[in-house]
Amino acid sequence: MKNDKSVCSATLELLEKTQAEDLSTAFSRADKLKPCNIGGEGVCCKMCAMGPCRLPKAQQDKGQTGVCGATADTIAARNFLRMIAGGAASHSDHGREVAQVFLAMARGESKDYQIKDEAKLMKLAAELEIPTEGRTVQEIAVDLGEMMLAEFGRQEGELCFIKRAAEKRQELWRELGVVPRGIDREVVETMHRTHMGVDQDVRSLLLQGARASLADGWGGSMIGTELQDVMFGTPVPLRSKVNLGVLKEDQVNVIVHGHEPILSEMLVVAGRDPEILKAAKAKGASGINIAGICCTANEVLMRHGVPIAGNMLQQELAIVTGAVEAMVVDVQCVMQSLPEIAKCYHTKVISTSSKARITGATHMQFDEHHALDSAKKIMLEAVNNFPNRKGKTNIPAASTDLIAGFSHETINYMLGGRFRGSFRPLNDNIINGRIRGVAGVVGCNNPRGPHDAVHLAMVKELIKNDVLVLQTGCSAIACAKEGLLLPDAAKEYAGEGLAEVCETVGIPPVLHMGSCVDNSRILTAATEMVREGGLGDDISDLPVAGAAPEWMSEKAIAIGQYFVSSGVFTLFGVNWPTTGSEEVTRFLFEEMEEIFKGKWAFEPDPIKAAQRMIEHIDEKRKALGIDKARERVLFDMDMRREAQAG
Ligand code: SF4
Ligand code: MSK
Repeated sequence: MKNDKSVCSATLELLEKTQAEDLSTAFSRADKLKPCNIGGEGVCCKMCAMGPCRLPKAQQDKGQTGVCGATADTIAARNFLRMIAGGAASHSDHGREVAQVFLAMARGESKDYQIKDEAKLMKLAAELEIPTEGRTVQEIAVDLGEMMLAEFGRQEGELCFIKRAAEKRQELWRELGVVPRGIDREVVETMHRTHMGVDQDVRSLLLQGARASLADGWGGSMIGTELQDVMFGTPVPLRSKVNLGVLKEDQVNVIVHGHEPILSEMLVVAGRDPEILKAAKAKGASGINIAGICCTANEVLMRHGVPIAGNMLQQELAIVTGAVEAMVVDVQCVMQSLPEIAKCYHTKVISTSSKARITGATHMQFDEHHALDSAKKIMLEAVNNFPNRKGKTNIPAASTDLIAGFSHETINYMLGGRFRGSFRPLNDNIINGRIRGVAGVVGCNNPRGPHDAVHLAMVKELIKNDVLVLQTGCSAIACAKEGLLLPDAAKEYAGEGLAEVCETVGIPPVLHMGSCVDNSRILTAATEMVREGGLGDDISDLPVAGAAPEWMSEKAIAIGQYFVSSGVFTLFGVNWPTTGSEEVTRFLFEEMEEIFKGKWAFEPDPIKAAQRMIEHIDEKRKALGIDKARERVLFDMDMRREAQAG
């Protein structure tokens, strides 16, 4: 296997081992399995049994349509919408699960969970007009849980967090008729409209896609983030470590993988239980080491400092170390290959969600009403597996320090101070040009390109040009492995203006804001920037951009669309799923801007992509009349350098 598969040394080291042992991984399978061009371009329809109908350009040029008469444009738009629906459904079902557990906790039916951030509960109650006077915390929490749960099945009106958006944005959404009514309703309607013989108009379809995406970003995902914060604590900055080197030779290694923190929070508690630790020692281990993969990793990192073993493409490789007693998974981004690769080692793959049964895995249903008991049973399963390790382990040495935990509340506090928390200093530094703009770089890994390389090149180019980077998901893990989530990275990689701000405030130039559902934190932070003043009156006025340079998941498309629908220029790498239809691609890349003042773009080269994002940021600076300020700052810096040289 060539060395161009990844830029992560631990990944390369273990890939060599898989090659020597002829083990199949996502990397080797991607090499063997060429993607289907027609499906990749979005012009294969299998919505009914008269098809599948495939309409590549040559067929389109002959005037060919699907058997039902559907054009390639309709097919591409429908396929794009179904990706949004899949992504929105996944995030939102995560949010629903959290809301259900939250309500059970508030009602006293799930005693192992508690309210960890009462201040945030009260803030949400005030925002949502839930009465608090003379009521207990539990009563208020029950109202909040019921209200949030009702958002999923709401049939009319507007989702309540829509009111968080800037006034101008809300008005635009209302004019366009894209304010989501209920989360489930928008997902269902999207599936209905894309059924054979229903909505056949590209604009009408794509506007419904926007509506469903907003139901995710300002609905399901936001509910997930907010209730998780109340129940598990709002993240604050903390130190930890990342990469497969966090696994420990002499301890029971338990990997938590997937997305919902409901189980992993309890596993963290169970891992500290004296009885479980005693059992581990009795089996010859010196302790229990929990580490995360994917967004579950981000959740428990942000709140407990639990180290991260790796991102999406490292899940199989964690097992290849031979040091993992159990990989405990719930939902999303869990590869079906895990039990197969685990057969070569002693690792137990333990599935825990009734929604995600995995052939070959050990299923231990997690019961949130008896959460700690469930978690302890899973932990004991891992402990009992410790003596079964087969021979020498292969834990790579690589592990890097990181700082995570930048919720929007934390950014507010760090920049403004405890008693005058505010985004003012951020806005001021954007206005005076020390910070050129802000970019959200998020999303997955994809073996169709070099693992982590695209994230790193893009993020380094952005911070070099004084763009502050906000991150979530597997992208944040990639940058953490490179040391970009440390304050020292500002000196090494950031432009002078950004470095100066980071050094003054003591923050890294790349801020880890959490998991996939926590992209809603980026929406909130952007809205706070608008509210703070001086940078226009809508997210679309801000000098900001978004990107998912190594995306693979439908969730990434849903996230990208809710950023675009919220007014953000959003750029994806790897490939673009509608290239088979000029009309749909033009609509997404150009007309969306006229409608939403945000648009999609595609650029697989990370440097060119970063430059396009910077160009966009500069255009916004110009429109705000703050481009001159930036020139002055650069001039001042040059003068300072000259003076120093002299
Ligand atoms: Fe073909 Fe139309 Fe059926 Fe799609 S819905 S498979 S285009 S006949
Ligand atoms: S885990 S959705 S690979 S970011 Fe959220 Fe990573 Fe993408 Fe899954």
